[in-house]
Formats: sequence, structure tokens, C-alpha cells
Amino acid sequence: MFKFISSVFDSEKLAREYYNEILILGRSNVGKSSFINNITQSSIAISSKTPGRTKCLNFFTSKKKNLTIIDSPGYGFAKVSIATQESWLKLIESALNREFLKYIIILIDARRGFMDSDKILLDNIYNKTNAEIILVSTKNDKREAKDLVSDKFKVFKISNTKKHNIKDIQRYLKL
Ligand SMILES: Nc1nc2c(ncn2[C@@H]2O[C@H](COP(=O)(O)OP(=O)(O)OP(=O)(O)O)[C@@H](O)[C@H]2O)c(=O)[nH]1
Ligand SMILES: [Mg+2]
Repeated sequence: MFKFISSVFDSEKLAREYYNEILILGRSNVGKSSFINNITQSSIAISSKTPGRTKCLNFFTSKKKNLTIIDSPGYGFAKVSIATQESWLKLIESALNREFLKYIIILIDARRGFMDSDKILLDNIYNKTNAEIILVSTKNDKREAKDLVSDKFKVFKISNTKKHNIKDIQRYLKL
């Protein structure tokens, strides 16, 4: 039902569309693309073992649901040059002000919990958006997974590989 619409490398060239939007953010390799495939019950987003796989914003739209899901490059990946990291951050920031942005979902690896780069991101976007921020902890199937708690934001605990709690978040987002 969701279709790939476009890849955007240059923040100036972001398409203005009229669907409600969900922006997916998180550190490199946390499971953003896998999460998109799960909540859309498809394999539209490309996931990979290699961190830094997603290098641009990718737009996936369902006209029927009046919804666009936006995949983003991961932050906090040391092997990517500072210049590239900065251009990715600029790209992500440019998505924060989109008129129809309804949800920002920040994925956190349950084994690592909140890392400095997550805190920096959250502090940066908190006052810059009207969208609801939701936290999703991933990789809860791993033995080292820890509980993620927040008194400010709604939290979902999932596993992409085992597809745990995907239904709850689909229901919440009306997918
Ligand atoms: N065990 C486990 N592995 C997961 C989970 N989610 C993702 N992975 C694995 O983690 C790796 C990265 O997943 P991606 O979905 O590509 O992660 P990403 O956040 O899109 O990565 P970048 O695009 O590089 O930023 C893949 O090997 C996935 O199979 C999960 O919930 N549990
Ligand atoms: Mg990805």
C-alpha cells in the first residue's frame, strides 16, 4: 500500500506534499529501515548490516492512508566524515519544519539506551517542532536489552526481527 516516492539528498529540494507525515530518526544501524518495513508490512526500505546504509531522506507514501513515512540517514556513525554527518543533520533539520509533519519517531537501541547523540538530537528538535515525538526502543530481543523510560514522551518497546509490539504502534499511528 505504501509506495516509494523519492530520495532527497539536498535539503533545498524537499518536495512539498499534502499528506500527513511521519519522520523516522535514530542512530546509524538502530533499525529505522527495518522498522519502516515492519509498520508498512512491506520491504520498501532497504535495511543492511552495514551502518550508514541510508544516505538520504526517502519518502514512502500511501495515498489511501493520506500518509508519508520518511526514512532518514542515521547519526552518530564515526566512520562517516564530519562533512557528511553535517550535511545529513542539515537534511534532517530541514524535515522538522514540514507543514504536515505529525509524528517524529526516534529509535533507540535498547542495548545502549540514550546516548549523547540522541540527547543532542532531542534537545535540538524539542522546541523546533509541533509534531508529537515518540520514542521506540529497538532490538529488545537481544539479551543485553535494557528498559527505556521517559516521563515526557510515549515509549514503545519493539523487536524488528521478532516483530514484537509492531501492532501496537501501527494502531497508534493508524496505519
Ligand atoms: N536483533 C535485532 N536486529 C535488528 C532489529 N532491528 C534491526 N536489526 C538489524 O540491525 C541492522 C540495521 O538495521 P537497519 O534497519 O538497516 O538500520 P538503519 O537504522 O536503517 O541503519 P542506517 O540506514 O545505516 O542508519 C540490520 O542487520 C537489521 O537486521 C531488532 O529489533 N532486533
Ligand atoms: Mg536505514
